[in-house]
This record gives sequence, structure tokens and C-alpha cells, in this order.
Amino acid sequence: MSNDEPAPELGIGMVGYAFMGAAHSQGWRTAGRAFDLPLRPRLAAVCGRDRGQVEAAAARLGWDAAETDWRVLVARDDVQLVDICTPGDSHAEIAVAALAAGKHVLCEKPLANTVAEAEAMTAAAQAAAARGQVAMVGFNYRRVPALSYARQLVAQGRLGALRHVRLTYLQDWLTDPAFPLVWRLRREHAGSGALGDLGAHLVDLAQFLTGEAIAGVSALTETFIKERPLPGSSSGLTASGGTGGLGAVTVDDAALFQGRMASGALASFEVSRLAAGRKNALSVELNGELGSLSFDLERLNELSYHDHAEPAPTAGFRRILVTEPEHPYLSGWWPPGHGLGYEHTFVHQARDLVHAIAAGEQPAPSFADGLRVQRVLAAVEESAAKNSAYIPVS
Ligand code: SOE
Repeated sequence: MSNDEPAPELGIGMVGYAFMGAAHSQGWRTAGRAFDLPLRPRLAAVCGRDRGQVEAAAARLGWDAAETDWRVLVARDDVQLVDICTPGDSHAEIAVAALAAGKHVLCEKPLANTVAEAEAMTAAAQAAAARGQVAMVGFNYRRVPALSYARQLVAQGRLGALRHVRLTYLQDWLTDPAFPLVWRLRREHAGSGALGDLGAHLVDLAQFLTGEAIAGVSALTETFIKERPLPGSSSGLTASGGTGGLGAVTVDDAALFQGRMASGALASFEVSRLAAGRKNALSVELNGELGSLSFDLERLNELSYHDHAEPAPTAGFRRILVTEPEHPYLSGWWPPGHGLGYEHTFVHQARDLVHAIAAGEQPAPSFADGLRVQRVLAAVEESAAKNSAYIPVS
């Protein structure tokens, strides 16, 4: 290809267009503008069940066409990658069919609602890899530059052996008992509650940042508000037109779990969607023999670093602004010091996936990584059901 020739197209077909669909659309639209990509993402078609709504979403989010049947979307010749942004109960069926049809797949987190589904998806992804296809899970927080940089520092040995890994993810959108029974509160659609929605991110981040597996867990989960108003219609975080009745909440509102990393470091996790005043508060702290790192998603351009070798009078956490061209992903953006936000994680996710496809390499996090997270989530639920018994993760 000469330098003047445009990069070949990569046709994207996306299923679902609510919050995550909008975030992924932003990623696909922007990745090729911020970064020099070997393939040009084309937003070929978006799919949803309601014709009027999916056409409106296509126009709003920048998709060339709209489909109402995901099987038709998967079969389209101009779709090479299927992006799954639906509730967890349809991930396995769509992903397995898309892989069988020869498509690359990006699937929103958590990979599935059960370990069995995640195993089937991982087997399908491994068979497809032999045919040159790739499959990735959308754990977007790996692509926050400060967290990506934190992983580099850990891998360089800057913290030495890890002792403690501490992660929390707190939101408050379910604090009001009048908040309706949206699909995220029903096990048959969401698999679990705060655990799968927020805890999946933490489990993935703990394993990503340390490069180690979680070896076992002991857990408590709680559903504080056991019934909620039935909505007329809902789409994840919003609902309208209630019927007046109440329905049972069949997932957890909050979960606490602790465990061991493979190296022996202790890990603790806390997730809730009833933490009044906390909006999207994801925090990470890693303590090692040589120092510590600390991160807060509400200040996502910053990473705090403590070097324990520094002399006591001036030692302490210092704030690194992760906004410089030397930091992960930053060279594609603004002049030094001009920060990024939540949406950029989806642009970075699209960028990394396009590079992997062009290079014929499997991207991370793979479906096998997603399966590992799923096994930890299952162990948390098993532990909670057995009075916090310690459950090893296979
Ligand atoms: C809702 O709790 C939610 O949108 C999660 O589903 C996302 O994964 C998280 O990034 C933000 O909060």
C-alpha cells in the first residue's frame, strides 16, 4: 500500500445502542481520527429490536444502516467485526454465531452471565483464532492511561513484591427504593448485580495490574432493597411508564470479597450501587515492598506514587499527571497536560483491537481472560451462599 492510499476498511456491526452502544460508537467513530490506524473502522450497521428506535439510534450515533435481527447483521458482507453491547443474557448466542460466521468479535463485559456460557464462548474464540479471527472483552478501564501506566510500573518492578491489592467501585443510582426494576436488577438478564456490573471490572483490573490470577475468595453479598416498581419499558439505567406493581430484585445490590493473588498478596474488593454520593467511584491501591500506587477514576488523569526508598522527611505519595506524550495512548491526543475522560477509554479500546486485527494477533483481554473473571464472580457467589467460606478459583 502506498502512503497515499487510504487504509482498507473494517466494517463494524454493533448489536445494542443504549449506554454502552453509544460509548462504543464514540470509540469506533473517533479512533481513526486520533490515531493512525492500519484499518479504517466503518460503522456499517447497528441492530436493535424496534425499527423506529434503531433507525433513530443509527442517525444519532453515526451508523450507515439499521437492522432489527442480529442474525441478519452478523450475515452482512460489509460486517467483519461484530460488537456486542446487549445485556449479558444474549452475549453467548451472538458471539458464538458471529465467530462461526467468520467475524471478529468485541463483547461488552462481563463476558457472560454464567461460567458455562463463558466456557462455550472461549472455546468458540479459540477455534476461530485458528482461522485468523480475534475476540476481545470490553474491559475498558484497562485503557485509562493512568491504569495502563500503573501496570507498566508494576511490571518494571517499581513496587517490588506486592503485599496488598485494594479495589473499590461505588455508585449510588439504586439508592432510591423507587428506582424501577430495570434489566440490570434481574438475574435472568444480568447474571448478577453490582458484582457482575462493577465487580467484573475490579477483578479484571486486579489481574491486569498485577499480572497475577486471583487464587481464591471469601465473600459477602447483600440485596438491601428486595422489591422495586415494575417499569413499563427500560433500557439499563433508565425506565419509563411504570405499571404500579412491584417485582422482586433477583441480584445483589452490593458485594464485599477478599482473596489472595497467586503470589500470596492479599486482595480486597468492595462494590455497591447504593453508596449514596458515589457516582462512578472506582479506586485502586497497590502496596508493594518498595512502594505504592493509588488511583481514583474521579481523577482519572492522575496516578499517585510513593517510592518507599525516599528519605522520610520528604517521602510520601506524589501526584503524577498521566497526560504526557510518553504515557500510554497520550501521543494521539492533545498537547502535554491536556487531560482525557471516560469516553477516551472506548477510543483506545477500538484502537487496540484494530491494531490486533491488522497484525493477526489475539488482543487482550481475550475471552479466556473474560472466563477467568467469570470464574472469580462464580466463586464469590458460591462463597456468599456458604457463609463466606474460602472458595479456590480453578
Ligand atoms: C452501570 O453501573 C455502569 O454503566 C457499568 O455497567 C459500566 O460497566 C461502568 O463502566 C459504569 O457503570
